[in-house]
Amino acid sequence: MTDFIKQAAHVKPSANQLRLLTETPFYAFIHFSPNTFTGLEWGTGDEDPSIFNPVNLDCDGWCRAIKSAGMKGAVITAKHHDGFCLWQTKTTDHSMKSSPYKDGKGDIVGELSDACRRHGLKFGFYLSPWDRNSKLYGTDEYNDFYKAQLTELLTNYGEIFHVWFDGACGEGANGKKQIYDFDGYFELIHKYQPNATVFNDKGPIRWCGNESGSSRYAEWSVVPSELCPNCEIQTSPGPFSGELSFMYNTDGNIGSLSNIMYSKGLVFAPSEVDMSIRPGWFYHEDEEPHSLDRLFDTYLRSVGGNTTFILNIPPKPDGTFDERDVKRLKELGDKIRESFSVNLAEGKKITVTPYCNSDTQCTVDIELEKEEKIRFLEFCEDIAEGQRIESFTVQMPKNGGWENLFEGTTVGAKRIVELGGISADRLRIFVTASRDKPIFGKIAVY
Ligand code: FUL
Repeated sequence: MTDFIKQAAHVKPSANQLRLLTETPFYAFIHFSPNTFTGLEWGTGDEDPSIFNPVNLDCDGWCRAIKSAGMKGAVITAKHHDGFCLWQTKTTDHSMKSSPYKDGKGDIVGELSDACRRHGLKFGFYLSPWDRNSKLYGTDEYNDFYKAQLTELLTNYGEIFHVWFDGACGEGANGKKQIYDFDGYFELIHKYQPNATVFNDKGPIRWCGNESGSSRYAEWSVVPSELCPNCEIQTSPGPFSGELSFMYNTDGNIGSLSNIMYSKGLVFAPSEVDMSIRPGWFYHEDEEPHSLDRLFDTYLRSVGGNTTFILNIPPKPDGTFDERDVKRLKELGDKIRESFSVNLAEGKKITVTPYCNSDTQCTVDIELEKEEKIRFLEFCEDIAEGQRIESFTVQMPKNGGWENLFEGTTVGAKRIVELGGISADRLRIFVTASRDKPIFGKIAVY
């Protein structure tokens, strides 16, 4: 058992997962399709392409708004479930070719990828496997058709940082369901865009399990291999292996000891929190953006809770972002910048001491030298080496002893703890359980 726990502590991210977690943890989603013009969330697939005409399309404006929130990339729905393609594809006429926009010569994927590069943002796309328009859907030929679409997107638009495979698998126009050839899709990505991360229900970047921006009490990136068949298994089976034949990505407990003991093996598959700035994924004029508090809180719990965060902003039918969303994005970016600008622990003494000679418990003392008002403690594990910390307590000195301010679980790529403006000249992180000796990355106080 102890060996197995040690092994779990050494399951490591791929270079692509590591890059996403540490360099690009916050990025934008853009849902744009005929739904934008019909008011639907799931198009039927028989929409007339002539309705898609974003006369004022402003991808530079999108990029400016995305950057103002501090996001580092953008992922657009190149095709949603309605099957309409936002690029010049050779695979179907249900696409920009049949739209009045730029007389059928428009290419939204191209316009956005160019704008992203001009603004220093990374670019990615969503290509819905579920296609309610294609007559081929539900047959083997559909997989070839889908792979041809994927190849066009992977080869004609420069570097792709993230490919988003929606797990939805409904019926097509002919009432048939499709068996998706995910292995074949993944192969194409590895061939043409080896540096891209892939979001799929079950990893390598996996769905957090809801669309409301919630993350778990404990977010583990090291999870049972049953959860991510597309990830590389890095351990031998758990001590009670075979008991766990499958897992749901919506389960509340993923990756804890009581869960991984039953696994056939372990893989590294971090979770991505996905949420829209408004109730719908597509634009609906009567909807308002979520409050700044809700968005900031989601940021703290996702980027600051060992997951990545993809935040959707739906363009309006004319191809611009709604002013209300632009304002909210800027407010969010300002709040993030203002909250994490002055690191009070910069250049200060930080001492890590094993607790009672234990390898897996330790204290981290942060001496601020003078009393400071503290809103956040931010700290990381060196996630390149794996995820280890199971639980910790944040403390401050009181009456010659220590007062507990916060009790937490996982840390991983980043943990942000809200401390509500307490005054202290010293903080202590007491790591109460870890799967192996903790290795810390940046430790900061704001
Ligand atoms: C879901 C889709 O059905 C929604 O329309 C949206 O695209 C969301 C991000 O994923 O599975």
